[in-house]
Amino acid sequence: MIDYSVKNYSAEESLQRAKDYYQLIDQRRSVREFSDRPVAKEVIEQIILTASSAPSGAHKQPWTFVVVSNPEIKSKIRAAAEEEEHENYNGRMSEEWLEDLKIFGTDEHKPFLEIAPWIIVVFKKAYDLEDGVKKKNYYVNESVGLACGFLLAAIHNAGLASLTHTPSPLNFLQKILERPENERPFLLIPVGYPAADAKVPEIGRKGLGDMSVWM
Ligand code: IYR
Repeated sequence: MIDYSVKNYSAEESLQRAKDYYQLIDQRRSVREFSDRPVAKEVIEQIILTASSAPSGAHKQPWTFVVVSNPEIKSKIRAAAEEEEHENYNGRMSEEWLEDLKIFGTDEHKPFLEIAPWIIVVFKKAYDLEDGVKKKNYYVNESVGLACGFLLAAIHNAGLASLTHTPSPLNFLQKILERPENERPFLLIPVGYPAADAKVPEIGRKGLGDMSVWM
């Protein structure tokens, strides 16, 4: 064991910091219109390091972030995603689901997959492979979900926009990105600056009374 030491804030400082962080994070929105303005690799590296600092089951860090900027690979991803989404929007999604999505104006067309300078594809690892030997990971979905939360917060903090895109099923990513058998695609996240004229739907967020219970 080693000492755990972080700054010891006063009660006032803690409240102010909690408020400031909420103000920052509350401005994050899922964005579907990206600028093609380049984003330096170094920025993305810091964001990935932040994501990988998330807690994980037995500290196995059961994730791989595949970070794509190559236009040919982005085009392949777009084509395959749009193929799946065509099926989703034309039969696989229920009427209720399509109705719930109306305010977001989504459809099967995903131009952002080629426009955004980066696509981060997060893979989860059910087990690690060390010299052909399987090493179990734990709470994999929880761990990778936490890492994705850290990732989105870090992206927003850098002034960038993201979309948690879900072209289900995601298995085409395994093939295109040539990932090994122990990795499964978890989330597909385009990252970049928002388009100058980007619009987002007008939505509210639940208040404390609607989403928390205190005892
Ligand atoms: N995967 C589709 C549909 C979709 C599903 C949910 I849940 C959303 O919040 C938004 C979209 C798509 O990305 O268009």
